[in-house]
Amino acid sequence: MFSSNRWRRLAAVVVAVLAGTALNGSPAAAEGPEQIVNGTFGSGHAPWWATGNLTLDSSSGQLCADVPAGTVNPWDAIIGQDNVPLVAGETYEFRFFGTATPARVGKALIQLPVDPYTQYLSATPELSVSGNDYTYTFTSPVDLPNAQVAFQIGGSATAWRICLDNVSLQGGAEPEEYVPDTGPRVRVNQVGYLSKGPKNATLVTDATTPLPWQLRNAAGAVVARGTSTPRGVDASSGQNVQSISFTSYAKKGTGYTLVADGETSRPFDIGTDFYERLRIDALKFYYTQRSGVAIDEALRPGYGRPAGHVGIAPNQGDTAVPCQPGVCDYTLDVSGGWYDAGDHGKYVVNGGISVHQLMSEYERSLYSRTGEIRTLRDGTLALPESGNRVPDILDEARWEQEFLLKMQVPAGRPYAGMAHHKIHDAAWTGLPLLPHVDPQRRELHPVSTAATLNLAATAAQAARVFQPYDRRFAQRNLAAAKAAWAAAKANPAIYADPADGVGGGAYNDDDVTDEFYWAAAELYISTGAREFRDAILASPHHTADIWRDRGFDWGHTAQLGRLALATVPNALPGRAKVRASVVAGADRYLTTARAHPYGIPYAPAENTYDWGSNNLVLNNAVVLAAAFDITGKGKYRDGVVETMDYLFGRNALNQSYVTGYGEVASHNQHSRWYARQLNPDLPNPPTGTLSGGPNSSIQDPVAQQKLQGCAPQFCYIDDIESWSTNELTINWNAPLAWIAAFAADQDNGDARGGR
Ligand code: 9MR
Repeated sequence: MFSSNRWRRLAAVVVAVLAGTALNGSPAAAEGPEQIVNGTFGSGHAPWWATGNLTLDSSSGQLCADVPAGTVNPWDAIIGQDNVPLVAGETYEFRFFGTATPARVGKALIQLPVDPYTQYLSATPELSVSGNDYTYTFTSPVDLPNAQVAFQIGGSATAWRICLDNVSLQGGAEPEEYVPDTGPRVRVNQVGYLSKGPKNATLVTDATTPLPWQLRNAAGAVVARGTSTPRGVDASSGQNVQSISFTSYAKKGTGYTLVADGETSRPFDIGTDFYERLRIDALKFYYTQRSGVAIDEALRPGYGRPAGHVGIAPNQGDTAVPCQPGVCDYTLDVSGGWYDAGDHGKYVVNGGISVHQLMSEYERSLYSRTGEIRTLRDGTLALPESGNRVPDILDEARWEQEFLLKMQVPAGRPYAGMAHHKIHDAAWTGLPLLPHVDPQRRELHPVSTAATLNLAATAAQAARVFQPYDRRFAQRNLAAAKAAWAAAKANPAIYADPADGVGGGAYNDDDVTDEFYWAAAELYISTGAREFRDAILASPHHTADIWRDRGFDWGHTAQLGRLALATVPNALPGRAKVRASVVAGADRYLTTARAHPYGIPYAPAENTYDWGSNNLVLNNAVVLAAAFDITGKGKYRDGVVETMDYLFGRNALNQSYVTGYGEVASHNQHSRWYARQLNPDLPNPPTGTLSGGPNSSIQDPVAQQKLQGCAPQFCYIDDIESWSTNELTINWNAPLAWIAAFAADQDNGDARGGR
């Protein structure tokens, strides 16, 4: 099980930070009429109700209940009140006093009383034995005569007691303004800059004329100075900014700060060690995402846990998983693989791009001018397989690839050779919930052409990368890839249902021409066969401008094919043009990055950041890195390294998006098992975990409550319940690992190749 000691030490710090946030946004007292009936429990507790496993007791003048041990989801035990009226546009103040014995985190909701239980307020009060007053405000988006106030208190393995008092909901409150603590206005890469690499920072200031800056070492001595460059108002943050460049300073060290406009930046290093560390950490992330195997505490101190979904109760899978009703009449053993994200789902679309980028990182280490294959060798990632003479990165990739193979419909069944789109719980579960205690029924969902082509592409790639290490596995993959390709051609338009999103994500995609192109590319590189060459040359994606400003992802995979054709040796006619097209894409991203005051190759149309924007930022950097590998021109390498500055803290929020990297970093990513924010006995995500990052569409209740009207870079909150801005996923850590390895390979930033 998770060991909790190391996490407990941090508890006091976290509480202090949370309190600070609450103070920042504390609203003026509400004025409107009281909407809660009998919130003081002076004489009984009607009309409050509870689920059948609770007995309400108001004899003390507070409303108390003993919460039984062994429920799974927060909503398995509820104290609630119905028929609470809400007026659209009105801002309400919701208050209550609460205690928990022993202390634990509760959940308070104001929501639609029926499916889909839309939440207008979602709060996670840290209840203590002595008790606290809690105050939250929210603005109702709806006119609703019968909203529900619900204290969801299930999901605990052990019994505890809750008491509530002075529950109040009043309109007329001043809208709460959530103000993130963004620290000093000098925004730097809080981790470090490569010694001979680019060194850029962004200053948030009202000043519109150049300002002096100083670089100071750890002792406070000024070691470099210069003048900033006004950049005007940055659209992605709404801030007036200036940029600072101190590239020429190259002395390695720790504890540097940048001083400008009366502000001192957070400290940073100059050196390389941090990328060497991230190269490993970003890949070690995958072992603790593994399904179907116990996580060994000795290999990941603080993260050991029993095997999830191996057919041991209360789990219902994944060793003999049936289809959704009416979809198929067989069961499959689909145990293993990685959990997709903070949920327990496993998706072939998304598993595909993730395992591909790990294998691609391996291939880059073989074929690029700065690649360092030894850094990925056997024994580097502390895996159960370490010591088997296979590079650890391939051992980790194989864990997922074996699962993808299991998702293929066996011979003799309808749609043989196609892959099931996904397997996950029949209904959504709550947080926290460790994998081995998930009681939900697991189901295979219909086959899809996209999943089948993800399998074809990754199996074709696996066939070549595993050839030197395990010929039989390589051949098994090649056969699966060919069968998948044939099945996809026979069923070219079976699309995942966009509405199939209960208990897991939909990952729907109704244009699979790009998946056909990617699969053809991988199959061609591995086989050289004419059929695949012809498919590549006939695809509209082969010559189209595929370098979209929003980058590539699980639903846009033509770029994966183009990059593979450009960087992995093959005999495709006209390959020089393919390589030139990658450089042309990189030129466009470099233009974007140079125009961006925060230095990133991501400025999407309409100035809206996507779900998982950090991953798109990174994938655009992958194109820059490929252009460096093709041309050796330092400007592309610099573009990649500067992109990492943004993820490490040179951004509007002045925070790193990688757990464990940088003074202030994301650590509450949405996850059912790294859920320390909800249960202090659980850990935070492991060091080296990327958060999805700002999402302009703010698609979860916490984001909707706190981030209304946000400029793109501000559409983010490090809260475990903000799944649309702050999740962790296998497909987001993959480009992080890929780019970390690229950056580490640049040594001091002076790798071969000129400007
Ligand atoms: O990463 C996915 C993003 O591109 C989509 O916009 C979003 C909504 O469909 O879903 C994201 O994927 C989630 C998946 O559906 C379920 N597991 C967690 C994934 C990350 O949030």
